[in-house]
Amino acid sequence: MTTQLTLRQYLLQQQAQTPGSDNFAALMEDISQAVRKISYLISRGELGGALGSADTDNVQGEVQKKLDIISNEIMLESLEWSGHWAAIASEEMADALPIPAGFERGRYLCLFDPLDGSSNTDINGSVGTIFSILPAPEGVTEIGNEHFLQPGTQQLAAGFALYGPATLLVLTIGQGVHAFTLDRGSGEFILTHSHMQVPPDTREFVINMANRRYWTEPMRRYVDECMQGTDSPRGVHFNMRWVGSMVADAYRLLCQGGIFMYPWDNKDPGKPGKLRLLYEVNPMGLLIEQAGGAASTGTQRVLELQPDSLHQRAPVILGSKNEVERVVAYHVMD
Ligand code: P6P
Repeated sequence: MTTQLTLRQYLLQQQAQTPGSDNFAALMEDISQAVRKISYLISRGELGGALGSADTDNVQGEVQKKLDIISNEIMLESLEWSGHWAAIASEEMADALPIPAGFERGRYLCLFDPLDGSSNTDINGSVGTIFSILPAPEGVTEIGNEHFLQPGTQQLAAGFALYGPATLLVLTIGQGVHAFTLDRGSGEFILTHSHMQVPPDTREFVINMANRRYWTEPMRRYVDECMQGTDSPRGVHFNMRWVGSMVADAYRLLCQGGIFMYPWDNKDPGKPGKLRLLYEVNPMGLLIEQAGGAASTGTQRVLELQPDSLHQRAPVILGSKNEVERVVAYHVMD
């Protein structure tokens, strides 16, 4: 009988091999418990009574889906009382939430987008939860937004849940990228993909073409060459994908390569890109780098960006290393 390693067993095994390492088994119990609940709710579709708009806006000025709010509440319920965290930050909350005084505090900060790609919920599309784990500052009693403003290189762990036909938990604790599939019968997350690797080359680009007129010239040059196929200096045909849900597009990169781009655009000069640095770009950047890919703003490594606000946005080009390096080269030449 094949022994199926569960998420908890994998993390305890890693902990045993690296004494003094962080207690990821306990941290991921909190997150995986929330993921199970969100997965079940989403799988019920209309029957769960949670589809549609909440008719409220979040701090980003985006209209919230009911599931955005409920998923955020499920994440908070799982993390607030476990004693593992010092504070929590979410796309759906204007400010970080310190664990209330009188409750046991841990030495970790958790940041998340509780339901990424939620515009897909009403069309039964794939969505996900993205999370990042940072060290809490030592000797600080009142944790504030400023304590979350750490470069992506400081992340202790990062991952995402993908609520697709199967529910997956994709995770790195700095020892490569591994994916766990939810066994709905047992409720266990089973290790199904070990040491995922992003192929260095690809013939698949992933972008929202409707924004082409807002891009810089180097971005237009790269994408136009992909579109021109064998007539371009590249001399090869490319295919295009865009799910509108970063977790789904990112998982494809981990499975078969590709280059995902949400670049800087001048659609809204106040926003250097659409995706949020701390709880979308950085966790995805760490995962892709841990899987042998690259993650750039177009001019620098995203993980080295020094954040200056909790919900700041960043341009991102990530995936197959050789393609990301080509996009960066076009920016350097510009
Ligand atoms: P657009 C979802 O809102 C998200 O944050 C990512 O998951 C996704 O890749 C992107 O935005 C989609 O953006 O402009 O195509 O709707």
